Amino acid sequence: MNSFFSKCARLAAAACALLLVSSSAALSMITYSSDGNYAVVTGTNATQVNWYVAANDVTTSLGSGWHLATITSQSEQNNITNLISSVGGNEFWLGAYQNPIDTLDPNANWTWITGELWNYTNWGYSGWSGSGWEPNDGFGPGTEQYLGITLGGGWNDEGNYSNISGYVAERDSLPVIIPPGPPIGVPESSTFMLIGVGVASVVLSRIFAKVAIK
Ligand SMILES: [Ca+2]
Ligand SMILES: [Ca+2]
Repeated sequence: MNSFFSKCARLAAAACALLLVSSSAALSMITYSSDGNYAVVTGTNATQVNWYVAANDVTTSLGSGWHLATITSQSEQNNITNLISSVGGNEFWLGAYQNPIDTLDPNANWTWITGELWNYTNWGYSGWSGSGWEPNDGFGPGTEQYLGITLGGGWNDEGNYSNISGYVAERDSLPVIIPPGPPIGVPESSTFMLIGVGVASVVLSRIFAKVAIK
């Protein structure tokens, strides 16, 4: 009987662990390119994510060998533009940032997370401030240090804002370097769920342990 209850306790703990893992997967809508080497990942219910959440979600949602996409040629640009237009949304993260991250010149020091050469760009025209062209550090020098791609394919420097539809990922097994940054964000509803599951896990374990001792 003791072993029965201790098995139950272990099963309950395992179930809770599974819930913890599944509830931490913030993004779940995946659209693959026809060749299977690119994907656009978004959340359900119009979840929007900042750059670090996106960068850390890639292997959670797609598995190892995937990273935030890097665009190093016109043909790659065209393929990704077509892919994101088939998904819709406002803008998607790509795998680039300014290194060092406090670079003040909006044009300087852009770096692919894979270390590939920065020899192709497709900056967009926002018309919003300054010349109207990106990159523009839209809120002042050093305020936009991460790379996004808008629905029409134009690139945009962005702050680590959370109002981006999702990200573009690429599969090629290149090693990546993600700069140190804010901790991975968890949507509030998931946070409460995690706390609830954690408390339930402890209570269940104690109940089973007490019954098992008797
Ligand atoms: Ca910048
Ligand atoms: Ca910008």
